[in-house]
Amino acid sequence: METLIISPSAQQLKQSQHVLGGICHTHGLSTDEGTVVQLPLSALAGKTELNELFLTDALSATHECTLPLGTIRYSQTREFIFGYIETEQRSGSERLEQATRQAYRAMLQLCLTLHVPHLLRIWNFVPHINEDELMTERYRLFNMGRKKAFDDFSQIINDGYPAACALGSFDDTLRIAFLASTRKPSYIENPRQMNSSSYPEQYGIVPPLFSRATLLRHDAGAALFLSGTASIVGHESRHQHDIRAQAYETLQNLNTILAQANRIMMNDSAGPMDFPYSLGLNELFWRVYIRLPEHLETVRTVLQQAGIRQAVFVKADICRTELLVEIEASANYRTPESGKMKIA
Ligand code: 3EB
Repeated sequence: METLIISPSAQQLKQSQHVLGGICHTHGLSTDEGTVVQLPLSALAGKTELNELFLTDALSATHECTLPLGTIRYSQTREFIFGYIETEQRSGSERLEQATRQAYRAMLQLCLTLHVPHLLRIWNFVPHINEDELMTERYRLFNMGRKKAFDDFSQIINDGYPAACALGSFDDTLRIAFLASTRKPSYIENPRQMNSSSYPEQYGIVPPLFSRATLLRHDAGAALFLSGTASIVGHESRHQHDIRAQAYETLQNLNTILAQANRIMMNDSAGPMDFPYSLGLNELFWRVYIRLPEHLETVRTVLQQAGIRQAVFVKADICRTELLVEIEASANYRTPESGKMKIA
């Protein structure tokens, strides 16, 4: 069984460790392995040494293919794929729905063909996500395309959707990164929030489809991915125009999701040498999307007060116009012998 370790850097890898892929924030990260993509958003807090790289204990093979609408690049080991799709997407409502559907179909077809059918995590960067086109918000068009593709591949989406995020970017390229595995993860929901697939129609006829977190066990522990999370309770956005309250509410949600994951890990623990292993907020790697750069200090203070230090802050649009901040995280649960996760 391969392990999947989330790491902030590609330096000091163990001999057996290889970069499968990931999302990088430092400019000119030097690795010739895997599919490492530059986050298509600007940093708000200056230089950072933190990245979100996925390490496997097997060397991956990397491929690049041309799609009708763009390109797909992916790296594969026996058990994992990390891939990245880029498609030109200039305005035109039908085209965003179509581009999304086709990009998702390409991703799902690839995972099916390569027998790596379980999506763990998807990162969506949707250009001009809050703009209207033909009276429909582009995020809603994105949701339509995503659902159609998932419906087209219902055989691989059978017991839950992957963790995800959907952020607004500022150029004319739709970008989708994804991580998939041969083994089935656990998909986790948040008791404080409605399952996104049940959101009422006021947010769009077609709901967003994602889980609040994914947990994948492996020989050396487990990898945890917390989805993009915002100030939503039930299905309602809370604390309009109040960045501090939104940041607190978002952290409450993330804390609740983390507690769900910790509970699953505890219940799973078989014997004394196995887990119980519970992660605290300060043991995760965080990425924080902020709509208005002037909110950086407020959000950063809220996170610091919660004990969070490993965070990257970037400017992005959030999928509902009233939401000012969205936060996601990832982390490793490790068995005692593999050592507690250390970042930086
Ligand atoms: C939400 O909870 C806020 O459309 O894939 C978070 C994570 C959000 C993923 C998505 C949207 C998505 O509905 C936004």
